[in-house]
Amino acid sequence: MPATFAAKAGDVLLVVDVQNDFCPGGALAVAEGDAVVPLINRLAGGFDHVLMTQDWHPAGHSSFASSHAGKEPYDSIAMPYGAQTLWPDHCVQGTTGAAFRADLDLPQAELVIRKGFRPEIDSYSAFFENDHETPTGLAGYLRERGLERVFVCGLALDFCVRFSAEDAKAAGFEAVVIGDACRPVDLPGTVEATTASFREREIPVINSGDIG
Ligand code: VGL
Ligand code: ZN
Repeated sequence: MPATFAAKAGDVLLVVDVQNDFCPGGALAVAEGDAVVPLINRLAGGFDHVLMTQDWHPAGHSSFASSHAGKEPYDSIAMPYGAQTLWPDHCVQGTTGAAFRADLDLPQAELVIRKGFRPEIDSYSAFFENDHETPTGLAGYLRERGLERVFVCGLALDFCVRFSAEDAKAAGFEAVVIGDACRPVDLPGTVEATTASFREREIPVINSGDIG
């Protein structure tokens, strides 16, 4: 019997990177990325607080393979802060690819946190840059507002959703992942690593139907 998660005061729906470039036809398309949109629109109605993230890179960002001679998308390179996967150019500030999906209908969202805007460092997590020490400010925002439990959904499960949920938990919040409202990039081993990490950190993965 799956646990039922009754939404309560202090709960937040964190909608990660539901942007054109992560959906079919986009620069870093996630298979069925667009399929999460109707689910998230519906889920959001059950939450008092909806927050969003937006991947937001300057042109020539250091996470782009095109910024590194001889490198291809999905190669990995050593950055001062650790290994970094290189991506196709995506979510460039102000472009259509960086815009939220037009069918994402969340006018009630209280905060949009942009990430990945520093040229020299990538940011998967909504809480920290990929150095795992530069904060985005989200933990302070949640704390100051008395928000305690973060339900994470969106794109992509094995990168930005994963690290947002892990960092939420590490920062002392309750973290829950809504699995059917996420889709993975699915590089070799990344989904398995995500599943193992959630299990190890005791981050529950539920379905949207379990909330109510
Ligand atoms: C993401 C790769 C690069 C994500 C963002 O939103 O999961 N993945 N930038
Ligand atoms: Zn990115």
